[in-house]
Amino acid sequence: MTGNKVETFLKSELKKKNALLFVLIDSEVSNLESSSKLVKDVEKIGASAILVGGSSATDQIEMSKVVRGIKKGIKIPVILFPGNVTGVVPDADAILFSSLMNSENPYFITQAQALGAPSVLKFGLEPLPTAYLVIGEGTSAWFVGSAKGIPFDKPKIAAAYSLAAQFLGMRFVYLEAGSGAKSTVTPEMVKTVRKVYDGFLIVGGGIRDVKTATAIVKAGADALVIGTFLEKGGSIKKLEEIAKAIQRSK
Ligand code: 1GP
Repeated sequence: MTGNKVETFLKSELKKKNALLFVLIDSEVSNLESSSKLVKDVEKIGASAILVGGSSATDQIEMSKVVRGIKKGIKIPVILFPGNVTGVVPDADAILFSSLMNSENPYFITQAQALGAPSVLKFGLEPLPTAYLVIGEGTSAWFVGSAKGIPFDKPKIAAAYSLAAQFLGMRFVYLEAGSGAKSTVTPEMVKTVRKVYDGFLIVGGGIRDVKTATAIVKAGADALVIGTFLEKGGSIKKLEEIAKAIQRSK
């Protein structure tokens, strides 16, 4: 896909469904064989995109294999979710071109982006300009990204960052509690961000049941990212229940 096809696709999905499900594949955890089958099942139950990456996925060769392999079997877009420049690989449709805005290390705010941008262009990846905000502490994303985690009970801080992201022209905000997080981003925080942020709002980290997913979507999320639930053997049937619930629950 070239131009802004993926962004247009996601927006058209959002007209049909109240909220979208994105499934995260960590190429470091899942091998190609299991991932290829998984993404087909995930597409069948109505997921709108596959994200590949994560803060600890650093093996570019493996990631590249996984991206190429899974793309063959599905129509929904494959979107890179890089934790570093090593997360930029060919053959995906798009990339969450993210700035970890609340990092204490400028490398994760602008430098990795500068180092990765030429490859994004070379590989023809559609950049989705994303403010990546790490909420809470103690997760890999928080540690690796040197994030000054926004406290779960400070929704106004998340809203201020999201508003800044909007003023900076970022069309996506990702509120990240971290992979396998014990607590998810609160509906209160999502609601507070939603009030000021007009763009595409992604929420992820620790989501594994219908009740939590529904509450986050009702608060205003446009897409939920789920990864660990499947990595830990969660069933496709249960994921389908989550997908169905969020697609109709706004
Ligand atoms: C992590 O937000 C994603 O970067 C997904 O989180 O793995 O906890 O589902 P989980």
